[in-house]
Amino acid sequence: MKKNITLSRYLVEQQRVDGLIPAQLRLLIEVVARACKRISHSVNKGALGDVLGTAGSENVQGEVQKKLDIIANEVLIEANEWGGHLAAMASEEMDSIYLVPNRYPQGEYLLMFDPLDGSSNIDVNVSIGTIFSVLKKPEGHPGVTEDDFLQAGAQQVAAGYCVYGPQTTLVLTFGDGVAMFTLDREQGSFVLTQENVRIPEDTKEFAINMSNMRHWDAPVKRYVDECLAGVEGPRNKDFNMRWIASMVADVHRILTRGGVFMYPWDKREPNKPGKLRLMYEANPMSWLVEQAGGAATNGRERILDIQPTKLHERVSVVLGSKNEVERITRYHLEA
Ligand code: P6P
Repeated sequence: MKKNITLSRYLVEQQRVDGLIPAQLRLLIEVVARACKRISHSVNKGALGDVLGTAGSENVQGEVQKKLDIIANEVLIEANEWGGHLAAMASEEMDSIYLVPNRYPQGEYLLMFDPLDGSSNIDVNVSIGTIFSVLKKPEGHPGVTEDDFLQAGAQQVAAGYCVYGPQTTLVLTFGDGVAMFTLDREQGSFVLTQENVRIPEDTKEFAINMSNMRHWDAPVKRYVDECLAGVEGPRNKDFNMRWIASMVADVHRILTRGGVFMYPWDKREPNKPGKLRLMYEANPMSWLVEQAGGAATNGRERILDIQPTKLHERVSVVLGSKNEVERITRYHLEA
C-alpha cells in the first residue's frame, strides 16, 4: 500500500477516479472526520476529562444519556452546521431533525448519525464509535422535512463509522468498496491503512447477546443451536462467539476477519421489529458490509431495500459473512 495517503488526499484522488465524491460530499466527509477526531480526543480523556457517567437525561429512545453521548452529538452538530454542504441532520440523540440555521448556506445533503454507539461501554473502557449515513435531499421542494430522510438505505451516497478503540479508525464507503483510515495522532490525520476490504464468505464466529436466547424466534434459535453443537452437530465445525455490546466494534471485527452479527426481533418487545435503528445504525453498517462482499438482512429481506416510515424506526439485523447470512435468512423463510 502507498505510504501516508491521508484521508484528504484519498478523497481528492478518488474524486478524480470515479466521480463518486462531488466536492460538497468530500467537504462533508472531511468535516465529519474532523468531528470524529475531536470525539476521540474527549473519549480518550476518560476520567481525566469529566466526561464519564450519565448526563441525568433520556433520549428519544428512552435510553439514559451518557455525558459523552451529548458531547459527541454537539460536536457533530457544531462541526457540520456552518459548512454549506448540509440541508439538515438527524441523530439518535435528538427527537426531530435539525435544520441548518438560516444564517448559514443550505446544502444538498442530509446527514444522520448515532454520535456515540455502545454507550454502555464508555465507563468500562471498551471500544465505542460514531456511525453516520449520508443521503441527498430530494429535489423539487424548498426546505426540509422529516419525510425527506425517509429513503431506503440503497439511496445512501456515503456511509461510515469511526471506532474509538486501541486505535481510532475511520471506515468509509461511497459505493465503490470499503476503505479504512487509522488516526495518526502525531500528524493529526487519518491515514489510509486498508483499501478494498473483503469479508470472508464463510466464518466460524457468531455474535449475539445469548442472554436473550429464551426470547428468540425459532429460526435464530435453530441457527445458534447448530453453532453451539459444533463439530458433532449438522454444521460439522466448531464456532466461536463474541458479543461486545457495541455494534461498531462487532462490525469492525467482521469487516476485519469475518463473522456474523445478529440483533434479531425477540419476544421482549413483540411490537418492535428489533432494537437497532434502521436509519443511522443498520443502513450504514449494511452498506459497508455489502460493499465488502458480505450480506445484511432483517432475517427475511435485504436491509437496504427497507422503505422507512419513521425517523427512529427499529429493525432486526443479521449481517456479515455472506454464506452465514444466507443460511439464517433461509431458516427464516423456511419457518
Ligand atoms: P445489548 C448499543 O447500545 C447498541 O445499540 C449496539 O451498539 C449494540 O450492538 C447493542 O445495542 C447491544 O445491546 O442488549 O446487548 O446491550
